[in-house]
Amino acid sequence: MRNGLLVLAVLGLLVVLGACRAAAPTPTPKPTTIVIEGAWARPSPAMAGAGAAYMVIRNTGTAPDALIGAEAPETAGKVELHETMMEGGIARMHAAHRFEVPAGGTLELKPGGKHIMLLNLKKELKPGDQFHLDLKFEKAGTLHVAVEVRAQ
Ligand SMILES: [Cu+2]
Repeated sequence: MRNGLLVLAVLGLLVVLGACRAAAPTPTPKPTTIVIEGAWARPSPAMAGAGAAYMVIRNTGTAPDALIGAEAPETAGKVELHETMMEGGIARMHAAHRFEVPAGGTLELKPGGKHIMLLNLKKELKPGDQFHLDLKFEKAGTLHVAVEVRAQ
C-alpha cells in the first residue's frame, strides 16, 4: 500500500516535471541594455553651423543593437551619424544609416572616427555647457543623454 502511494507520487512528479519542460519557453537573448559613457562635444560657435558629439556606447545585453539616429531639438536643426574615412590622404566624413553595437561590446564615437554630427547649430556650444541629445536605438528605443561641451 505504502509502495503503491510512493509510485503514484513519483509518477505525479514526473508528470509535473514533464509539463514544466514542455511549457518552458525556448531561450531567447535578453533585450539589450545600452549604457552611455562620457558623452562630450567640442566647443563650436553657432556661426560655424556644425559640431560633433562623442561617447562610448556599451551594450551589456546578450543581443546586438544598433544606433539608428539622433536628435537634439534645442541645439541642432539636424543630427546625423557620421563616419570619418581616409581617402587619398584626406579625411572625409560620410553619413551612415546605423552604427552596430555588438552584444556585450562597445561602440566608440571619437574624433577622427565615428561621431554624431550636429548640423544647423541653433546656439553656440561653449565649454562647460551641457545639452540634451536623444539617441535612437533599434531595440533599446530612445535614450536621453546629457552632452558636456569641452575642448578635449
Ligand atoms: Cu561629421
